[in-house]
Amino acid sequence: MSVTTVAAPMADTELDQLSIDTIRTLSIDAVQQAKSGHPGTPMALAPLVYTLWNRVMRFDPEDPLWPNRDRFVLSNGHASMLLWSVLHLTQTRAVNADYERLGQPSVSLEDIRRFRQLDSKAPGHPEYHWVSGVETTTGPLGQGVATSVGMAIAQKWLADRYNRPGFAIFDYDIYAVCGDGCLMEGVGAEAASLAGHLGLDNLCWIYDNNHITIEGNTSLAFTEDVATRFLAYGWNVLRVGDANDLDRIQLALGIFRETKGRPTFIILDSHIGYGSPHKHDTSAAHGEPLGEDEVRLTKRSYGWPEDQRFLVPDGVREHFAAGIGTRGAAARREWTTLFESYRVKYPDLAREIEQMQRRELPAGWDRDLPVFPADSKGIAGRDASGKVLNVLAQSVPWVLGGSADLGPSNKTTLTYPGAGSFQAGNRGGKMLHFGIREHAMAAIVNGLALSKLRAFGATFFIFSDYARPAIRLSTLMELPTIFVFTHDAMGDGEDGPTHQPVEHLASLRAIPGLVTLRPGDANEVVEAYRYVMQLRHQPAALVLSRQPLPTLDRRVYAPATGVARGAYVLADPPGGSPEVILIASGSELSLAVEAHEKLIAEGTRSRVVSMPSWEIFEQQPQDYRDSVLPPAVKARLAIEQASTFGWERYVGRAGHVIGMRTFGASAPLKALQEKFGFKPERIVTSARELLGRQ
Ligand SMILES: Cc1ncc(C[n+]2csc(CCOP(=O)(O)OP(=O)(O)O)c2C)c(N)n1
Ligand SMILES: [Mg+2]
Repeated sequence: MSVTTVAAPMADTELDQLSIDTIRTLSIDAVQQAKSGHPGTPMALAPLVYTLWNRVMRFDPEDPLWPNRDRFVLSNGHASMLLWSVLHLTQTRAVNADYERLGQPSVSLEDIRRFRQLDSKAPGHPEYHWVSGVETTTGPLGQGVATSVGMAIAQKWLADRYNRPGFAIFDYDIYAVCGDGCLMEGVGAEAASLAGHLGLDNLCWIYDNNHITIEGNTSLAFTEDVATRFLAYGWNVLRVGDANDLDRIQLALGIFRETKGRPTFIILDSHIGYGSPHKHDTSAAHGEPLGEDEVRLTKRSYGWPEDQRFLVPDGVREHFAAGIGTRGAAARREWTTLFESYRVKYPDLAREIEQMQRRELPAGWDRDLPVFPADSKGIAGRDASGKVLNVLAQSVPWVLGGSADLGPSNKTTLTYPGAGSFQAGNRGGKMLHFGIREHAMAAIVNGLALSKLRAFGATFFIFSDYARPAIRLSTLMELPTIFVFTHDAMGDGEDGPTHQPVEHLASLRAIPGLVTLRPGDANEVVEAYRYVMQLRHQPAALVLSRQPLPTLDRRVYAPATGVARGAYVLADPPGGSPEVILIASGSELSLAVEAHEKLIAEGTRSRVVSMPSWEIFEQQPQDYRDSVLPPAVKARLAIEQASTFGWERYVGRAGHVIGMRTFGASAPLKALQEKFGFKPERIVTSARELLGRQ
């Protein structure tokens, strides 16, 4: 007679602990195997992430793009193994760039074994677009929390526009986990201040209060009262004194969900490297493998088989399936049914939501874009931009944005009736007021774009430096964000060199994938926006003049639609075949045109190439590029009121650049143009010199 022994079913608390220790040991093993990474924080935060995902979050692992899912942001991105473990254990599915579900796991156990290796879906830091289920790229501390504020603004705006009685189409929450670093960084403070002001009660930050950063204890450099700071920002501040207390964590998250009118900040007291006998509570647990011996000792302390690596015990995946899997699937099913009846009742709104999710544009979106008549006095780039933005914000319902307190100068103010300001009491407002917080603004714009809104953020071009880390992430994430930078050069003369960009164009052009556009007249501004609006996976920076620029007569010169090719032949000598090429962007375009007319009059065969965007031009086929800049024509002159850095690639060794080699100065624009040589006469002289004529 054979006896079948049946193991007693495991109690839920045992499964909870087993799941948590699985996250811990997967993290430990992956870092040990990679010989690099950050084990200590995943060891400490496994209970938090477990509780949040398996007990609270509304997320269906079957469809990580379900629009009403709760968002999870790991702002302390170095703890990425938390995310890889939980995406693996919940069996989250992969999706592709066309938003199709692929059926395969987002993160496989093999990926985790190959943590931090080439092509692994478990890279060093969370990477949006690379791993399904990652809501935003993190790693530069502070970016994640700041981006989460954009996500929270987006949810409020979406709910206001699309929810109807009985139809809570958008009612999701945003959770962001952060460490000491995120709270030391200025961008975190900027974003927290704005979130408090806006009363974003759909936003919950959980602060890993472990008193440890890389150099040691936070007593070295971070001793402020964080709780009081967040109270002062207007947040609801809670404290969970033991990071291993699942019920307390769950309770705090429950209080968050019930809190109205303000965001929630949960201070979670934790121990980095929890369970490691020698590294617990030390910075040694932060950013290096525990070491083989310590791994064993740590596993022993968890009651884990010491020699097993990458172990996922029986019952753990099932436990996640029974928790988040079941809850998430039910939530998505309910939502899908709800959306079907919503579509019947509100077909237009449903269509908008679907278009927005696919990053498409509504029919006729560009019908009302202005056409500017020729005008020698002209209009400033920023003014033309303002007119365009006011059209776009009306023709594309989900276009919204604002400025870092420079709306009246950037001309980004939305002036049409009903545009409104987004505030706690007006969630449908299309105008965002970021305050003087450029860095948070750019991160928030990223959060809005991650939520599928078409968002813009504006400031003076000089202060793009203050936003640069988030612009870089925008590009890394392939988000269609729009950055509007006005006062593009020395046009604000009297403000002086602190306000005059020099190296900024070169620095933006150096970011791989970012589209930089510096249009040369009002119609080029329109065409620049037309191009940018059609981007689905690339951010753009529009660099616009403060001062009026002549609106070129397009019956005489080539149409501004050439902007869509990055650079185009604006003017040519009669019959073509130029001997010298003048290349210009922005405010220097009309100077080049003036010089060209003089050169033609004296019998010099000059061509003017308008080059608003290097990046777009580089994407054109070689024959087009050669037709604009014929290789045989070596006499080339670039004119741009910015650093000359990089122009060699277009003017060649035989060419010349009229640009900036120093900072500017404080004086009226005319005096500066004189001093720095941005005059048609200077262009004419340089062109003659290039041709060896006096
Ligand atoms: C903007 C930025 N500066 C510096 C770093 C390098 N860095 C990574 S983690 C870290 C320490 C973070 O401390 P904390 O946030 O407390 O994380 P913990 O060690 O507690 O997990 C630093 C300085 C970074 N990733 N981003
Ligand atoms: Mg810390």
